[in-house]
Amino acid sequence: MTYDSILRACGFSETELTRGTLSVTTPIDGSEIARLHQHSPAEAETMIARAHDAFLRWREVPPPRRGELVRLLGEELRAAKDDLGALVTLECGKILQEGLGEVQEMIDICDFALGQSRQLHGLTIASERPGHSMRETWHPMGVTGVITAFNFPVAPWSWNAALALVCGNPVLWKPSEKAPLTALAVQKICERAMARFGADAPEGLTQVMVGGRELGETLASSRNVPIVSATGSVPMGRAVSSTVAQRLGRCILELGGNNGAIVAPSADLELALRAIVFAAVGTAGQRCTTLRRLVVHESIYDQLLPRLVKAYESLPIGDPLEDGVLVGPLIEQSAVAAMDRALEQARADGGIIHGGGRVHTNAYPNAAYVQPAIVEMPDQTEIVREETFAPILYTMKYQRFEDAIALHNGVPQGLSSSIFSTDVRETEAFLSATGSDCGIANVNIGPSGAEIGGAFGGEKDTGGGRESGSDAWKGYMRRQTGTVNYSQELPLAQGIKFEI
Ligand code: UN1
Repeated sequence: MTYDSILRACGFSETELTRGTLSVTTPIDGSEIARLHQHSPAEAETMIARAHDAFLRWREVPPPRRGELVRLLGEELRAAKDDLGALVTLECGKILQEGLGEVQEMIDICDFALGQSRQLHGLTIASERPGHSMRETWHPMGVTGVITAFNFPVAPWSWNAALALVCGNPVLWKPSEKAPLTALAVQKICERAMARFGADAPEGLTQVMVGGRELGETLASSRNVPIVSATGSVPMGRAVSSTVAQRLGRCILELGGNNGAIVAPSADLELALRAIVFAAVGTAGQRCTTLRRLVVHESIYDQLLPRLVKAYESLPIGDPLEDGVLVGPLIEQSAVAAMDRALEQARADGGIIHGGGRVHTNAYPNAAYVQPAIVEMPDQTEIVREETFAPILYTMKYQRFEDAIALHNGVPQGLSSSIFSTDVRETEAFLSATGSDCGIANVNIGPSGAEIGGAFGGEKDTGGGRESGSDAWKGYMRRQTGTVNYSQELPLAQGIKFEI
């Protein structure tokens, strides 16, 4: 598979790939694969206006018919899975299996949203007044701005977009400037679905704005974008949400994670080992759900640690398009520098480091391949409490279960978590109100790799948003409480007398 053949298979023309100033490189070898046109803030405003016009038409289309568009999108994604999956690998460096997995998440959420399109249910509510009825109705909300990160360049868009579309909202997408090609490829797929759907799909229903931070700011400050859903770093989330808050708009935030796993004495260590390695080094440690902290009971620590270190030593690291490779490159050189800095700090804090450092420097001088690291920490120091977007797994020991929970929850982030234990008292305690404080809590699986059927997101610095399954659709609609008086009297609520 050449880079060029992947780009062509995704429908890119030579002119499209060479006409602009935004240089897009592949982390596989650091070479430039495109120079894209960047949108100016003025162009972004025009796109917002177009999306708003689309909203005025799309909200009139019945929800199950809107679902039909998402069904067609799912069909087109199925047909494009191999090509788009390879483009995800080319643009963000995750291994092909994970690129394909990301597209599968898109297909899955389309199926989910199709069913949801017939279930945008409200309640009927008992009125306290005679001859009155009350009901709750969910209405389309308006343009949904979606800001996504480089590490999951397409799936998070789809969790938002598939639901937003069936809920009656156009979607305006600002992808990471490090991963605009995958977004443009998805837009082409949307256009194929819309062409098959017909005239009910207004122009501007889905759009992609290519460029940097200023476009995110344009989205965040526009009153014509009532919902902004943002995935990315905590500082980005703070900036977006404070701008959106100024106009009292709605944010759905999915920010950093610093996900932990507790390994209890009763754990199935064979299973735990496999789960830990996938969760810690998958996507080269660049998932927001990556396992970053391992809290191991002192009685099994010396059994688990050497086996983990050994598994790390034999990890196949290399070109993510190649079969058998499990760890691809980091997104860019600055990520290696951040990893090195974190390891240095951990060492200064008393950590014992296994692994780390750049590899394949001769074969790929302009890429950022690293050896994943395990760091045995005496304590949960400040650096452990930070999210470093690289494959570093900090390990710590515990004696008492309560201490393990406290250590686990003792970080600013609250996305995902897990426990490896076969003791039902421990596993239930972990899932209870006094257990994990995260949005996602797993038993005997790692913290990453969530299915789309559940609500995805987390608490504290993770931002509190929920996307994808369960009732996350409500985040894309406005709730209206309607009261109807079908009597000839005018009784007032709360029994108030007001005679004129
Ligand atoms: C992300 O890293 O931004 O649970 C999302 C997972 C994936 C999603 C990760 N389903 O690991």
